[in-house]
Amino acid sequence: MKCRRCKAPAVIDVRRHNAAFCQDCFLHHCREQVRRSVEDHRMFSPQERVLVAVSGGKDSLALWDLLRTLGYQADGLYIGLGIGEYSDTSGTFARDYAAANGLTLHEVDLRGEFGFGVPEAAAATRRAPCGACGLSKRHLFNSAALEHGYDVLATGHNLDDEAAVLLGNVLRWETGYLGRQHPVLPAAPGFVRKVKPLIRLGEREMAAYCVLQGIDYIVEECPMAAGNRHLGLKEVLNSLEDRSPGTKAAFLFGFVERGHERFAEATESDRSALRPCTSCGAPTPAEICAFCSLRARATAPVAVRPSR
Ligand code: Q46
Ligand code: ZN
Repeated sequence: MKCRRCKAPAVIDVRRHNAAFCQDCFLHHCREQVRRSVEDHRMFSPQERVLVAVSGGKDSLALWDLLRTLGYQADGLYIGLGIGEYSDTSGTFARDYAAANGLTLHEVDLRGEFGFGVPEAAAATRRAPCGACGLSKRHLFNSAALEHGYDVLATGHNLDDEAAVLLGNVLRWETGYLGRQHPVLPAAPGFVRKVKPLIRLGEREMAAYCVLQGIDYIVEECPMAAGNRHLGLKEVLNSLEDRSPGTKAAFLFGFVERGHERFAEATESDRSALRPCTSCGAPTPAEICAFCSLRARATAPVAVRPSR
């Protein structure tokens, strides 16, 4: 196997591109994919301040590294989700990367600042933890970006993540979610702009990027991921991709280019009907936002039944 760019011995193949790369050319390939996503979708300019949502995993650390290498002003935000040892370890990877590169990492601790972690939220809602976790992360990412005056929030969702979410949304015809699924979600009153610069890179490419670039990241999966339905959707997509490389990218990019706008209008009118949460001020269709009502449920004292 030879590198497509320089003909040196290759270290990785990318079947979707029908190409193999040596180490330097692979790192260049990753940078190019991110540069293209940022420029094609006008995610942000070099003058804007980007806040990267950093989990300590491969995608978010690679994203932070790639944006800095491309010359963007990118700081990090780590949210401690209170998931036992997993959260302790992932936080260490995020802090170590920031310290080794002299970067600013903001931190929010869910339990320390709001009195509950993801396990308590999951118990209170009696649903799979990822729902309460995702809701909390979206709320805290947005409020931290606004509080610290960032122009844009970048998340490490990659091609595999986005294709799996798209498949889930299509299977259930979740038109509201389809309207919001785009590499750029523009800013609105109370909402910072949100972007996904890794949509042109797959999970395997992100792991390879970290290894070749010498970035240490948490390899263990989140112990609360078991009920996450996207794992099954990823397996389905991987078997389609095995038979026909390029399927995932065609599915996702076809939607972004030709499908998304058909669903986007309904989303915009949804957003204009919001008002401030009476508890925290975040935009919400109800009196209290979903995060504040989750917090109320997760921190409510457990009722003890009197024994007979
Ligand atoms: S951290 Fe949270 Fe993920 Fe763990 S509980 Fe689910 S959503 S799997 S990215
Ligand atoms: Zn609120």
